[in-house]
Amino acid sequence: MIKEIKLPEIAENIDTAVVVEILVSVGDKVEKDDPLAELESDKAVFDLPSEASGTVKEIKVKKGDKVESGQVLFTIDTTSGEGEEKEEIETKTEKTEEAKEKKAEEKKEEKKEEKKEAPADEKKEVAEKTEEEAAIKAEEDTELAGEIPASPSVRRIAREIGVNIKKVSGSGPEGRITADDVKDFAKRQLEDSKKAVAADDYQLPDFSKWGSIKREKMDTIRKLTAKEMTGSWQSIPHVFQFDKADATGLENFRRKYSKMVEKEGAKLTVTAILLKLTAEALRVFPRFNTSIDMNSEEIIFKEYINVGVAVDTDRGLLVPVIRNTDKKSITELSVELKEVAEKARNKKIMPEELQGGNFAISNLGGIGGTSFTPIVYRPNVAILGVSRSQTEAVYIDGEFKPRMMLPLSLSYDHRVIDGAEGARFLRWMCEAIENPMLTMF
Ligand code: CAO
Repeated sequence: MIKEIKLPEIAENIDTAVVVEILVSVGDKVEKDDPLAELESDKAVFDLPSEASGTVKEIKVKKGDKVESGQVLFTIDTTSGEGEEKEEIETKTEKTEEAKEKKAEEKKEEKKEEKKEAPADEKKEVAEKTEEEAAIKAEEDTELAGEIPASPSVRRIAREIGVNIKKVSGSGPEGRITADDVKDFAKRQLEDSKKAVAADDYQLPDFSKWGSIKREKMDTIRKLTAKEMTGSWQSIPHVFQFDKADATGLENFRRKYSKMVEKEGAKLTVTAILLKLTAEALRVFPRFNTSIDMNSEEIIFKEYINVGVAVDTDRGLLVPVIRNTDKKSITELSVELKEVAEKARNKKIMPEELQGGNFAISNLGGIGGTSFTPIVYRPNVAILGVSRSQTEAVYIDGEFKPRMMLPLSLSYDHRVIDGAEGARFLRWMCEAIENPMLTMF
């Protein structure tokens, strides 16, 4: 039997990927779950596993191709492979589905043909064409009716102005999509594309006039980073707040209890401890755990706490998300942080692991620096920047004492968070680092 290997659904709002590497050749024997290709999408690089054991029969893509969810990338001859029976059933099911789709398409074509064959003068032809289009659209409308909460007339408007109605969120009762929602969406699309054009408007000088140059193509991660950072910077009115925490106790704690975490195969690092404290801070300051919806003029409070961690990889910056950060122990957070950082660096992170974060931590302290101003990742409203801790002379009770001071910065979206709240949040973080018992109140 021949098994088609398609690009699966990747993650919400992501249905394309780029082929980074083909890992097999025609004729290769593969086992179920063996990687066939390396793909890149939304900054994540991941393997496409074979869904069946057998022999690679066809490779339908090449390195650099842009592929879509549902597209067939490989075919596997499962005749010699294990689990043949199961694959056969799967193929049959797929074939039935394909047959259904094909039949529906044929029906549409038949309708078109019938109309074309009818004897007609020009006027009649125009009328028939209109009728035919209406019939096709009515069919499409019926297909969509179950899943898209919009009336046929709204769907028609969307079609006419080239808006994918599946991407529009409805403002009507029970999320119903109105004509205005569609038009607003189209306006935003237009504005976004204008902004993108504006960003490219700058005319570079001819650098080769002053010396030799070399041009390098931006890879997907660099392009996405450029797009996302420009979008975040242009749309978020940033404010930056700085503070310093006395992390002497935290450092002692880290040294004393690191063995407990090492037993689980990870290190007890500053970032893992800050993840735990940040989760608490987001509970105390729920405005930092929101997103802003300027279209509906609403602030969306999330009742879950997912914190992203900026990871420096040789392909660029990635921000995997630790889900339900508040529900995990420091040991669990240390282990998970190690795992996601390794996955991000070894090209094993999946796009969905980079989604759904409400807040982020960016720790550059392992490298150095006294302070920096990270950009808030849309749709988050704040990010915590951590610089390098160092021993400083701190004046306490009439004398200078050596204390390990950790510089923190908070970048936040001033549309949602006011200055006083920003200062309170960062002060709370500093106090929690100095006296973690405070988080228990
Ligand atoms: N001050 C002083 N030392 C620090 C520190 C800090 N703020 N943060 C980490 N360190 C030390 C660690 O203690 C460790 O030292 P030892 O090896 O002696 O124990 C060393 O630096 C390396 O730490 P690490 O990087 O292995 O561990 P981590 O959990 O603290 O950090 C991660 C994990 C993924 C955040 C980090 O590896 C990383 O990638 N940081 C870069 C993030 C980045 O690029 N941000 C920029 C984004 S722009 O917004």
